[in-house]
Amino acid sequence: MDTEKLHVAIVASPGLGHLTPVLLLGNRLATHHNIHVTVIVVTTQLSPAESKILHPSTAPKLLNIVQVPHVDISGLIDANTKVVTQLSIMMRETRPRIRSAISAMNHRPDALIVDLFGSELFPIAEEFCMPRYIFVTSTAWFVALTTYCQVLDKEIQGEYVDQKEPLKIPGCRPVHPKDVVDPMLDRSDQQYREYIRHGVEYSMFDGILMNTWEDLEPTTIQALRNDEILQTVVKVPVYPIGPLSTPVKPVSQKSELIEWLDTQPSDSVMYVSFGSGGTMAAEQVNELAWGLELSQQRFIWVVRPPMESHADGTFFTAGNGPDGTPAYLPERFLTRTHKLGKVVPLWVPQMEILNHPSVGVFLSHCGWNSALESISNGVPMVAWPLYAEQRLNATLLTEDLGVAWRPTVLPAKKVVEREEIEKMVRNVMQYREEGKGRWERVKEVKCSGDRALSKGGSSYNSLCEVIKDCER
Ligand code: BUP
Repeated sequence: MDTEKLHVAIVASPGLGHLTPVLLLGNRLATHHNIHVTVIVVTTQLSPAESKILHPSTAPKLLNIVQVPHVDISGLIDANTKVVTQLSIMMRETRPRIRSAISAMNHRPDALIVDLFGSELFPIAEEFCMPRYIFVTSTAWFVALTTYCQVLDKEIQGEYVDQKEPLKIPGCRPVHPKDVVDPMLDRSDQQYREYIRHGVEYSMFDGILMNTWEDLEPTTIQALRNDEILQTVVKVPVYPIGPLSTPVKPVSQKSELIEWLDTQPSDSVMYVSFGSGGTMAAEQVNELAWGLELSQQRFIWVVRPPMESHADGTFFTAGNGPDGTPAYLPERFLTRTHKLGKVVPLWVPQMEILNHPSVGVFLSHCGWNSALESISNGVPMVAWPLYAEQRLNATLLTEDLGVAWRPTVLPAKKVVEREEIEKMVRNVMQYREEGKGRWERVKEVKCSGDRALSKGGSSYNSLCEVIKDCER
């Protein structure tokens, strides 16, 4: 390692949705800014997809990956412990291992960047006197809500979801009570307290990096910088450095799925995926299958088995019907829809699919990585948010940016019925034929993201500022 070059360590908390943008940031720093990067990945059991993106052959020359196995926290949690609590405990408990990994490096990092669950690692940066940054792998709106939640906590009585009025964040667009992030759904749960703590701790860092860009969220970014009241909780500079999204790489051999897409008309296929963590109730999966079939529109559906048991207590099994249709889909679904679409299990090459000219719309959970990938391929979305901050993202994509449709039945209903899904899919695919505006709008947003990232663009310059500060 060239010890003259700046060396930055970036820590990724467990989960593909965190690892993906951290690696993208690492890649960008190494390839566009010519600095050494060590990505420290806190690993649980790696999925095949995670193993694939962590393979050393995929890393650029200046990027090194160090895996730190997480500490077993099973004695500290129970079956009811929510995700944010679990991740917070895991990062807290794994801190000594991360410290050892950093301390063992021949060329000690000059700066530390941690992702949104990494505020637990502040003491390490302090001990080694490193400049330190939080990388929030989401929107500026999410940063505003997270940092301001400590104030809302004092001002608002009762559950946020029960409020009659939207939650006001100074200088920012208000948050509709139905859109609050998962940890704000139950104020008595430990994950709510962990979430508030995260927001407080962001301001202890030297700055907050966000996977967004100036032109995407101008009002919110300005408020994070200039609003007097918001500044009392944010306190530190914010750096919009996005959109960081996976590049499409040329492949030597096309998958069967891409070959099928090659035979479909332009913009005619709806890509349906609810992300690496998204599962639905069995009844909803069944209704979605019927809805897709009844719509008679082309689709690729990345389907996951529902995470629940039958009424008699038995779980859905991997068993397939005579035509290969999984037990949790309507009988003979694959046979009836084989000309119309493809049902595929996790994992698919999402970027390649979104980049394909036959894909016209993405029915998406609105995870921020997926949303950025859709935008960077000029594909509008139908927003079907499920968890985490996805409802917030869905509102941003629909109401502010105009790059998505949010069906009115979502999420008002517990189960969206087949007829409603049929109508929604038909309508959206028909808009395309009629040449309606969301396709033009998403292309404009894509171009503004490309401009932000290009040399001299706002996100490029923002990252340069961070690097300059680290060099001081
Ligand atoms: Br699923 C899936 N193929 O089949 P998340 C995901 N991905 O390439 P997000 C695939 O994984 P959340 C698949 O393109 C993205 O870059 C996808 O996906 C890729 O993250 C990455 O975990 C991560 O679904 O949702 O969209 O931010 O809110 O769950 O983090």
